[in-house]
Amino acid sequence: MPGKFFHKPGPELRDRVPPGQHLTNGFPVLTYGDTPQVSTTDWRLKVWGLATEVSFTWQDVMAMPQSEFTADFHCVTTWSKLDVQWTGIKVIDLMRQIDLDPQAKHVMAHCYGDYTTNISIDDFLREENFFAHTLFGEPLPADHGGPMRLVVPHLYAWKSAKWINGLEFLGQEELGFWERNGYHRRGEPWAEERYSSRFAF
Ligand SMILES: Nc1nc2c(c(=O)[nH]1)N[C@H]1C(S)=C(S)[C@@H](COP(=O)(O)O)O[C@H]1N2
Ligand SMILES: [Mo]
Repeated sequence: MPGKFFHKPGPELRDRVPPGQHLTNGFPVLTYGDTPQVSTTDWRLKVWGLATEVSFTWQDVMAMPQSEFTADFHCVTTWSKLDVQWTGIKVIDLMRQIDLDPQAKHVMAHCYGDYTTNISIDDFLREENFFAHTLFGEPLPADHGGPMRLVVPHLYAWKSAKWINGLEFLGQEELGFWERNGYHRRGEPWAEERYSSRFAF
């Protein structure tokens, strides 16, 4: 049922919209709980676990190579937004400054407000993943995860952790907030990895 805000993709966009998803022109805010208010002065990105511990400040991260990204955004609640424009730091560029233990096979993204989400190292260390501080040319608004969020375009958007403040490298998979509460451990939209089979939906 095509509506004003959510519509079925036409033929020209069908190969960009995963099964079961509808397009939205707006950019809905999807947050569990309150929106943390974090200034760039206070913001930190801490690294621990199977990596040498380090804490990056805002200045540290802004001194890293900056890149522009255009990425599609797929929320498991069935809306997709195409061509979102971001500016930020590639995960692989930031990772050049991290001394990673080869035993690290997964990462838990931690956030202000205590949200977590788990990502395998293979899904994390991809060219197209990034930390974003700018959305459509403006500082990333707090409700969309400002001052800094992770964006992992090839997985459902719950993996794109808003208000990111930590990367915990792990030898084995642990589950993050939604993954413990019924979402799929990986969340690949083209395979419709929406929910965990441990839960009956
Ligand atoms: N810290 C944090 N990150 C989060 C969430 C959240 O509740 N807290 N929600 C996730 C979900 S389910 C989605 S769809 C996207 C939504 O991003 P948006 O609010 O910018 O649209 O953020 C993801 N990252
Ligand atoms: Mo979502």
